[in-house]
Formats: sequence, C-alpha cells, structure tokens
Amino acid sequence: MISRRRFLQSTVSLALVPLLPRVALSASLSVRPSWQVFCLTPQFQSFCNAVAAMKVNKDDTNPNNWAYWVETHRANCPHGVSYFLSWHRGFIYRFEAKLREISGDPSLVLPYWNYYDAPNIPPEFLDPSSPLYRSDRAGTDVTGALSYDAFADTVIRFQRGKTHAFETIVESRPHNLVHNLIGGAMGSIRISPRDPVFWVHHANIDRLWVAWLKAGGGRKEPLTTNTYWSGNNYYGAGVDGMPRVWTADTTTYLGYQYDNETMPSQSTTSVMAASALATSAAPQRPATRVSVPFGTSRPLSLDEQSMNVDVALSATDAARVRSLMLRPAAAGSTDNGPVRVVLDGVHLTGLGQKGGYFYNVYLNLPAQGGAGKAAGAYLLGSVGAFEISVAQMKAGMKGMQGMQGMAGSAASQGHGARLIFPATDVLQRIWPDSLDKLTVSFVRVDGSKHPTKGVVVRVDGFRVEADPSL
Ligand SMILES: [Cu+2]
Repeated sequence: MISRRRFLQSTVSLALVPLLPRVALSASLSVRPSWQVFCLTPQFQSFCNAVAAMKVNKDDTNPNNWAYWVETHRANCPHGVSYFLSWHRGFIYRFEAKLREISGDPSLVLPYWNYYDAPNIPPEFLDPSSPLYRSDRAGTDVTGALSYDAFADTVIRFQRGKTHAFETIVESRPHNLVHNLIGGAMGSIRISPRDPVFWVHHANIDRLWVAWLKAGGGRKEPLTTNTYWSGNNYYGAGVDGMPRVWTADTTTYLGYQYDNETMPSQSTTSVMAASALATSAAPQRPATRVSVPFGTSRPLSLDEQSMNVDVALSATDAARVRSLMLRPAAAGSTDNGPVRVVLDGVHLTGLGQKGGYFYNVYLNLPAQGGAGKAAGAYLLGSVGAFEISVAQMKAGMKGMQGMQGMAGSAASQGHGARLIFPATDVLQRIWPDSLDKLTVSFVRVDGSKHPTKGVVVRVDGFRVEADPSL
C-alpha cells in the first residue's frame, strides 16, 4: 500500500511540476542518506529490525522473505548486458518499499555506502550479533576498487553497446570490484544479495548514476522513446503493481533523491582513496613467470602473487598486429576488436570461491612502475570471483538451451567461463615501438591485509590472438 501511495504521490508531483515552485516538488521526495548519517538516526534500528524479520520468514516465495530477493536477483538481473543500472534501480526501490512496510517505519529509506569517502565496510556490518553481519566475507577494505574511470570527461554516453558508456564502465569498476573484494556471498552473482552490504553497495551505484547525469558536460541518457528502456523490469511473482522504473532524467519520478548527488573526484576524496587505478601511476610490472607464442593457448594458475605472461610474436604476427592497429574501428562497433586477450575454461578453486581479491589485467606495463603513462592507459579489465560467476552464468544459460528440467545453477557450475579482454584500444593508446613481444600482467588486489595464500583461479587456455576472421 505504501508503494502505491508513493506512486500516486510522485505521479501527481511530476504532473504539477510546471505549476509549483521547485521546493514543493522536493518536499514530496524522500532523501537517501549516506550510511554514516543513517546509522545515527532511529531508522537504523528500523532497518535492522526489518532485515532480521525477513531473515526469519520461512516462505521464500514471499517478498517478506530474505531469500526471495536473492532468488529474484539470480533469476532476473542483467549483468554484462544493457539495462544493468535500470534493473537494479527498480530492484532496490522495491526492496526499500518492502523494508519500510515490514519495519512499520514510514521514514525508513535505503542508505548508501559511499566507499569513495569511507572505503572500509561500516562497523555496524561487522558486529556478529547484528542481522547485518556475515561470517563469510573475505575482505572489508575496498580501496583497490575505487576507480574514477566512469566519471571521466570522455564518458558522456550511457548505455552498454556504445563506446565510453557509463553503464558499462561503472559496472566493471567500481561495481564488480567491490563485489570481489568483499567476497563470500558478495563474490557470486547467484547469491550476492544474501549479504546486507549488497543493498547499500547498490544504493551507492544508483547514486553514482544520478551524480553522473547531474554532472552535465554533455552526459546524456537515451531518449525515453529509445528501446533501451524497454528492458526487463520483472522482480518476481510476489512484486507487481508498482511503477515502471525508467526515467528520462532523475529519480524524482520514483520519489527519492540522495543527500549527495555529486560524482566522486580524486581531489576531494581521501588520500587513501587517491590510490585508485584510473590516474594513479602504473604499478610495477610483476616478474615474468610464463611465456607463450602469440595465438597459442596455455594454462595459467593465479595465486596471491601478481604475474606476468610474455607473449612472443613472429615477424609475421607483428606485421599483422601492426596493420590491425591501423584499422579504424568500425563506427559504433560493439565487437571485441581485432586483437584480444582470451581466457578460456576459467575456473575458481575452493579458495578462489571465497573471494576477497581480484586481478587488474594490463597490457605492456612499463618495467618501472610510474615511469610511463597512468595505470588506466594499460588497463584491459579485471578478473575476480564475481566476473567469473557472471561469465559462468552466461555460459550456463547458453548450455541450457534445449536442456529442459535442469536447474540453472547445476548446469552452469560445471562450465568453465570464457573471458575476453579487447586489446586493440590499449595498443592504439600506448603504441608500442616494438611488437616482437606483448606482455600481459595480472596485478593482484586484495580486500584484506592478510589474504590466504594459494591458487584461486585456473585458466585452461590463456592466449593473445588476432581475430581469425580478419
Ligand atoms: Cu545484480
């Protein structure tokens, strides 16, 4: 009932926008505060009460039950495809309405965890007697996840499939990286909403979206008539009769705003956070452990140390890569580009499934860290438990076609995932003098000071290749 009333409220407010002074509209909006502010208000207790009540509910087909939301996410959420931000906006909006209803506190809103200001999990989540606690977290410090790439001046497009698109970049970093560094349930797309920190993480991602749009500078969402907005908007059989999430500009359509709608910037965040990868000095190139000829696959094991792979190119390979680097990218192309790093048959070990780590993958890092361009210039992407769980889920879905009656999770468990890192962009940016060798570095980042040692990821086939069709 609350949600229906809020729907009517916000619809009425919007319809009256031209007739009312701005303050009248704001008065009808609820304000989502940062965790630090929120945990000092009476709503903190309402939040804990609602979470505790949902966890004791036994009926997982009912949205009053915690597992309902975990399963709804597993079965419906789009990761690595368009509509990632929109779907999650609706998801946390509906969850927030449910929290408010269960708590009986009409002032309860979902707070956000602004890790750009406070990169450690808030202490209230670490108290073993709290419903916000989980014992399976592998890391609590997400400093290594704090990328500023999504807030660069060049990132003015929005939707996945366009180059320099906010949705694509913010999902990769910081979103995926925060999932990785916390680990435990957060490290797997199948079960991440089990951890209460999921919700304050996603509120922050939602806030960063608002902040990005408000920053102006040519940043634009697709028109409301764009097919982008017709993406999946389903949140399980227990939740319906609520407004569609799409919005031309801001969250005011849904009746809320954030107390801080400004993009993080390195000049205003803490010194600690300024170690983020976008503009920081490139890390030291790790010692080379293995090598492989260009176009040929070899297995790799990733452990607690960073590693470097040398990829040897024959004169013919080098000439071919050089010519592909000179090819103009096809306009609006969404393919992976002609030169790429491919990881086939990617598996997590038992230790790897616990999360708490990821690897930034770089091409041709200079031997001396900090001697060349900023780290972001060499960055191909990242790999950790969360990205692997997303890729496995996609592989499982493909494998599922025609295999009726098989549980999705069971089908996808056995699949080795494939991860592809397009490399042409980076090559064009750094323009190596010599192409007799390429180096791919996996630079390990941890969410705790004392990570467990051992192999976390096994790759059946690592290779660097040029698109065989070209
Ligand atoms: Cu999700």
